[in-house]
Amino acid sequence: MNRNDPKLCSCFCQNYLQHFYNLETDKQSRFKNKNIKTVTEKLKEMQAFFGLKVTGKPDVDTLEVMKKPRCGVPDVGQYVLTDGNPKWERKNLTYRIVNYTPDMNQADVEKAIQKAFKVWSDVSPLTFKRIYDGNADIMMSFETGDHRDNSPFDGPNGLLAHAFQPGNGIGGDVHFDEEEYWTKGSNGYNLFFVAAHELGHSLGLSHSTDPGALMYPTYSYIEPNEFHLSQDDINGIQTKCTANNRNNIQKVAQVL
Ligand SMILES: [Ca+2]
Ligand SMILES: [Ca+2]
Ligand SMILES: [Zn+2]
Ligand SMILES: [Zn+2]
Repeated sequence: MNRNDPKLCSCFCQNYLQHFYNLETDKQSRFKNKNIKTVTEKLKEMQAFFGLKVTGKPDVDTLEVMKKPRCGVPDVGQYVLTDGNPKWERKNLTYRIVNYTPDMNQADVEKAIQKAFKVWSDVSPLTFKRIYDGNADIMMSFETGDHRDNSPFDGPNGLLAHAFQPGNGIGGDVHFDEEEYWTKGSNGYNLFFVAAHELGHSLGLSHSTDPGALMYPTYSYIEPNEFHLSQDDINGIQTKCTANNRNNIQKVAQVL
């Protein structure tokens, strides 16, 4: 493939669409044109998501967005585990900090994580209790490269972290790429901000197209003291909690 041809999507670009936009690997297909059409459609989908000009071509603006450090959770399509609208059936959840990063002192890691949970407990009926051993609903850990969940990290930058939808086992868990430099400030990547974003996924939220939302897929630094959820984030978590109640009411109604 000619890397200089702007009409063609490079390997990097194809990998991005495969990972984040559910582009099929299409190894079986002998029809190259079909493949190009799919790539074009997925590029359009990606461009629309990020509010870029929808050209279906990997232009400079598009590639620039693709190179931004971001969350590893796809923007389109379900991320493993469950179908439908995943959510916790309980309001009182537990979490555990499984290991620490050498980049920060432990107290600062704990503060960042606590503050990240508070972002969501402040706007929902959910509560989060820290436990120190055994299995918590939300296990948080720093991981390097391939860490046996089919979602390997990629060294410095690129993917910063990922989290799993509500569910048993790995469900709800949050992994941070240890090869990033984690901080409580603006140099490196701010752990509080990334943790708060990932916890959104742990609670069942997907990515937002609102650049001001916490659930926007790419990383940008915000002064932690000036941080606030956008209305889009708040609607997301509250819809999830309301939908939960409605389901319960329906279940009761069926029993009656
Ligand atoms: Ca879990
Ligand atoms: Ca990385
Ligand atoms: Zn994310
Ligand atoms: Zn992982």
